[in-house]
Amino acid sequence: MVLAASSASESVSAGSDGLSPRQLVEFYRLMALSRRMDDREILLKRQQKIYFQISGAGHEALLVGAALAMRPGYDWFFPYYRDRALCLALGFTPADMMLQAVGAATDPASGGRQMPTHWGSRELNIVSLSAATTTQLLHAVGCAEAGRYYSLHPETAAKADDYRAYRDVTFHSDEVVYASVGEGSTSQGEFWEAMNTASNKKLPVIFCVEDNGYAISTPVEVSTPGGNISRLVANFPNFFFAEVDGTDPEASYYAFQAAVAHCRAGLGPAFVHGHCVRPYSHSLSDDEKLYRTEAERKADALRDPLVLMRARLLRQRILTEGEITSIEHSLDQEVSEAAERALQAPLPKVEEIRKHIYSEDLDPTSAAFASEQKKNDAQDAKPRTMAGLINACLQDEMRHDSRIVVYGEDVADASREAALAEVTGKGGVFKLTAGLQSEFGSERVFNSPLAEANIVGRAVGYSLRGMKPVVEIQFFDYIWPAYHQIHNELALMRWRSNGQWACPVVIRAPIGGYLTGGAIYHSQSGESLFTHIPGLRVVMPSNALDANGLLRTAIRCDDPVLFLEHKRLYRETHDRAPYPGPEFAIPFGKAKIVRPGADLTLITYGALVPRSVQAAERARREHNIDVEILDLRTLNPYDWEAIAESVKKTSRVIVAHEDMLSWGYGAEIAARIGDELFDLLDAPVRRVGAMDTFVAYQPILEDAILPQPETIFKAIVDLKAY
Ligand SMILES: Cc1ncc(C[n+]2csc(CCOP(=O)(O)OP(=O)(O)O)c2C)c(N)n1
Ligand SMILES: [Mg+2]
Repeated sequence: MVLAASSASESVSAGSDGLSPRQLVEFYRLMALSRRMDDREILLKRQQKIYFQISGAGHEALLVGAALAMRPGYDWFFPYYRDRALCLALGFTPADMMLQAVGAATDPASGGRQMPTHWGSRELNIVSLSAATTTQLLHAVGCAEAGRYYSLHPETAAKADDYRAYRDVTFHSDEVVYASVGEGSTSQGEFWEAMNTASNKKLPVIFCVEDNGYAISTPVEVSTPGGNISRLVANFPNFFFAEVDGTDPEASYYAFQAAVAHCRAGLGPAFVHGHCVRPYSHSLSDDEKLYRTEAERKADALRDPLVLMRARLLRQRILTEGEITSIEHSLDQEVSEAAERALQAPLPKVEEIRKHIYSEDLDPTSAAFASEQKKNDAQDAKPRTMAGLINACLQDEMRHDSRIVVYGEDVADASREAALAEVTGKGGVFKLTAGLQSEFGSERVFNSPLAEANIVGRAVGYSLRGMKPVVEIQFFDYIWPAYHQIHNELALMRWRSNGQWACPVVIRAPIGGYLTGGAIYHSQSGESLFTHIPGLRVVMPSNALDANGLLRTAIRCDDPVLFLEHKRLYRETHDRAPYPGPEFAIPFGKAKIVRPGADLTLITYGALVPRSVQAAERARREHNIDVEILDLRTLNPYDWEAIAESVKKTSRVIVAHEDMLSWGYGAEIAARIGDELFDLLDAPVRRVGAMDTFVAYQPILEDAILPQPETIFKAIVDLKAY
């Protein structure tokens, strides 16, 4: 048996009856290094030289055991903030950690953007983590799915002359994916969603639960029924389970070794539950004396893994007191030097704050995305609806790029493939993905569980590995369980990791009302909640041709994109278009002048485009008002130049959208026009939007709640008369 090599520990052999003395010394060295890093950071925090501290104290034995059973840069790691000992044992250096603590420009995980202990290293396959507990478990699942996909289809890893050029794809057919959380975090739905998919797909994910008995001040029995997570997960199929004393180095190491063997053999995921202690309170901002008795704290102190390990090394005469002191002395020196160097390190530049919000490699507003429609033959000249041209784009792009996977609720033709011999298949509740599974197979087009965070969280993991997930949220109204993943993970990944990682995923979501009976939960808008997220592109086409060209840009883009498809427009006949060919693309951030005019600018998008056209035509007929309509098409980025150009010409502006008026998308556009174009205006900027309420079921109410052509018409006439 061989302990895995890592850059921080040499490869050494263990005897059959336990770790060799040399291994135990190395084990101890790594544990002690971790603790001394914590101690030094605590000192620096008290000296106000760093700004936050959370320790890995009490978890060291479990985590060194974990790290030594795996291979950095080969396996994948989704740790959490307590995993200092794991990261050190994988090769993340004390110097790297100190650079994080001081927030240096050279902090390798985030360039001073994230708190310390929010690890990240491309070289070691340690993926950037957020402060949100548990989200990373779903990333681990998607990462494992991507690894399996590449192993089965190695040709897909080849670089191509598009966004794939910016992704280094490496994979190993027996790689494993480590993901850890505290016991408190197992209460999050995402924990169960990750366990679900890992189990169902027999993925090589090692879930590590570091159970220190508390989630800040909340003891385990409050969060976990019966007080033991192992008992609750015991019936998940395909798992290897181990529950260990996480203060015992050997028990921990062997548990992980068995877990790794199970995963590498392709038998399924593993679950290692380690019972640890937490000697240093939750963080330096917490004082556990406020909620733990002295007796309890004393009992915990007796289980401190570092104290136990030191005693054992002495008892077994592996090291003398003097040798332990000498190891600790050299660790102190290493830690001091790291701290000193970090305190001299260059600080991040204020001018670079915006760097890496979006891809620096590929600009979706560039002319490269403005490609022509092809000449149509008779077959293609037949006009198709928005639904038809979105489906055609998905089909074309999947043919073009074998890294695309499409999944979501009910998007497959039929999960039970044999049924397809007799039935035509579902292909999405709106049939936008119809036929894709039949053409591309069930590995690339499949149904997800009914869990929106699962859909987006896995997409984060897939995309980190260079895959292109194009996922569907069945109704915008149910995107909210995924909002956390979108806001805190998907869109943030590139910026928070200082450009090391990115998640260029496409999320397609049917949105909007005007359905006559769609009611509260099938009519929602809410795009401004997404345009408010830096790092996320938001697209909302109003017609079939734009939907096709913009979806192609979304898929070929290097940023995450929320692609909002208005349900009411899916099958409209008046805006159909001929198939524009497999290369037709429209750049982001380019508004379309739907109707030129001289008297008034009407800025809009989505289902309000056809309604605005109706209103404008009536205004022309009845009042001879010449309205210019701008369809923004993409909401982030949006075409400020086109807006400014039009306002210069007309001096009067209405911003109209279907979403509620207050705090809606129009508020931002109106404010910016007021701010930057005030001198050009002859009238206040007017907004049109829905009433500030949800959409009701009864059509009379729905009509009154949502803006109608009549509402827009009145606003036009009013504003012209101002
Ligand atoms: C989603 C989310 N909710 C709340 C928090 C605030 N918070 C940070 S750590 C923590 C407790 C975590 O406890 P546990 O999972 O047991 O891990 P431990 O810190 O004990 O290792 C909480 C509530 C957070 N970071 N993320
Ligand atoms: Mg805990």
